[in-house]
Amino acid sequence: MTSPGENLRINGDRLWESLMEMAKIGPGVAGGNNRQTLTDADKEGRELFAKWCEEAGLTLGVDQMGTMFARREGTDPDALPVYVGSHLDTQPTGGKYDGVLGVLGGLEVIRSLNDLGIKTRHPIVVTNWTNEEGTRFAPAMLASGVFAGMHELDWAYDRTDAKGLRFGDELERIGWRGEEQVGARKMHAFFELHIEQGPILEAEGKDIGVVTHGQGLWWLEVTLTGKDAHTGSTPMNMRVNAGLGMARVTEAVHRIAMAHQPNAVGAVGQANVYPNSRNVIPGKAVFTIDIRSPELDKLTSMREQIEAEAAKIAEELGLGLSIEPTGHFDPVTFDENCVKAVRDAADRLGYSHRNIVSGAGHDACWINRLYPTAMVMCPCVDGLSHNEAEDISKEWATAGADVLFHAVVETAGIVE
Ligand code: HGY
Ligand code: MN
Ligand code: MN
Repeated sequence: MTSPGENLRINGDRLWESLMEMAKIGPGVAGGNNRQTLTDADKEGRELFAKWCEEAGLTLGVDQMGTMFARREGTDPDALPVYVGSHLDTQPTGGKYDGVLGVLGGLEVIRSLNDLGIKTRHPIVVTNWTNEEGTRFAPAMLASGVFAGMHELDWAYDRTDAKGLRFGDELERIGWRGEEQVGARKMHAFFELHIEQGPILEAEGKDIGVVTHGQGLWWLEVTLTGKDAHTGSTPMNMRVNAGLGMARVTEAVHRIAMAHQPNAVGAVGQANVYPNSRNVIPGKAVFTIDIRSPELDKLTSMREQIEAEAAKIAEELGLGLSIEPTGHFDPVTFDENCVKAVRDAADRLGYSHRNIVSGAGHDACWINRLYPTAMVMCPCVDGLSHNEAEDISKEWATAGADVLFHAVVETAGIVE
């Protein structure tokens, strides 16, 4: 296949302008974004992306999970498209680049092909996956999970947020429930550009992360039930304190993750105690454990040890215990040929690079189960993400999108 010449590059200024434009939608309180899935801000972001796709001459399709597919025709209409994309939804205290760089980087590939008048054999489809973050509606990567056959559509529609609103109703409300059957689209390959969300690339002075693998993950929702009682007049030996149980399980998660080093992580990020009153001993605690490792045996061992220790803690404190998995995928190995296309592109373009394992989950992790998939990563400042201070440089964004451009165009096949 003809490779794009090393001088073929995307327009970094235009990419950066689009990133800054999108960042104005669903602003956070500290310079980042709060554009949570299926909110009015998400609706507004989708409309802006759709406008840009139309301006780029793309044909937009939307499936029953609201995922957006913007297609540029190839010379061979029967050839399966090369898909490229990520997600526009953010965390409540999210950054401007997590997910967004991958969607707008994909759009920049199209814009650059249009500028250069390049035709490809395979069509190219830029994709915005619904609800990658899983923060408002668990689990993460929900739409790509339905697409990959990991979740049923109706189960996804019944997911509820903290206010009890249903995913399916909210998707209807913002007017982005499409008609396409989820998963009906077939792919030649899928590429995702994403910020690293970790410190390695910046620390090593590398421009590009060639993502060979992705960590496996468990989200375990724990419910501890004790007894509401007065924090003042209840003797210590008569308390059935769900909040104390949550604290002990949280500490155990950290200790068990540390006992599985290297390459294991664990934390509790979402926690609620009830009735959450200053002078009431919590009779109930509901919290989610997030554990990950690139090694399946470590992931399994951590889950087993945490569940055993949670049972012991509950028994010692006289608490009821339930543990419900609310998110899971095994460690991922990305497609060798697609990974090579990314590595060769970085070499051709003269960007420094290193192989890297993705610490975060991505839509690519699910799509990799169906079609040849790979990811391109760029550094982020101090490795910080899921924080409004998330930051990257225009140079890093441009390098990542250049590599994405070359990998996608080479895979789609340039037609002279
Ligand atoms: O949780 C994750 O790894 C992703 O950011 N949704
Ligand atoms: Mn992301
Ligand atoms: Mn994220």
